[in-house]
Amino acid sequence: MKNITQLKTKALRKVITYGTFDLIHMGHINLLRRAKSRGDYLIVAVSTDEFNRLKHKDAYYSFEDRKAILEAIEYVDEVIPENTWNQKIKDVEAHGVDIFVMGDDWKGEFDFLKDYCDVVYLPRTQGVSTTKTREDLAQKHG
Ligand code: C2G
Repeated sequence: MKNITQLKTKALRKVITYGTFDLIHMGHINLLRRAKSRGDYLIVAVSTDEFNRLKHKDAYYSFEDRKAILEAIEYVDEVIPENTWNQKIKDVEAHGVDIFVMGDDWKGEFDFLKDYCDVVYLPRTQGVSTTKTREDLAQKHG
């Protein structure tokens, strides 16, 4: 017979994902929804403007705006900064993360995390990207 404490304490399954998340679109929303569905609490590590420069990405929205937009999304429970490529192990340990999730354009790139948590790569949403959004708008509005 489990005592009442055991019955009440369901371990919180924590999920983490990383990205720039600029000009939020359905590809991002589909990723965030599926990531959250694998646990109870979703942390998003959003790339800082400085880190984006390392990724050769020039986000339209600032880090502060991209962070605030993510915090407004119902699937997201916490947003932290992504400053470097090599903070993932520290993040997983510091936040007690159980599962790491990324789109499958990153398949295999983060398998080293399997020593620390589950690693899941999810199919990307076809036909949508921040780059496509920017190109379409430039074409339409010149
Ligand atoms: N994504 C997706 N479908 C799309 C576009 C993006 O599933 N059509 C996913 C990506 O696979 C990624 C997440 O949405 O998991 C965020 O995408 P980006 O903002 O482009 O992130 P990226 O620049 O790939 O940064 O350390 C990891 C990097 O910070 C990842």
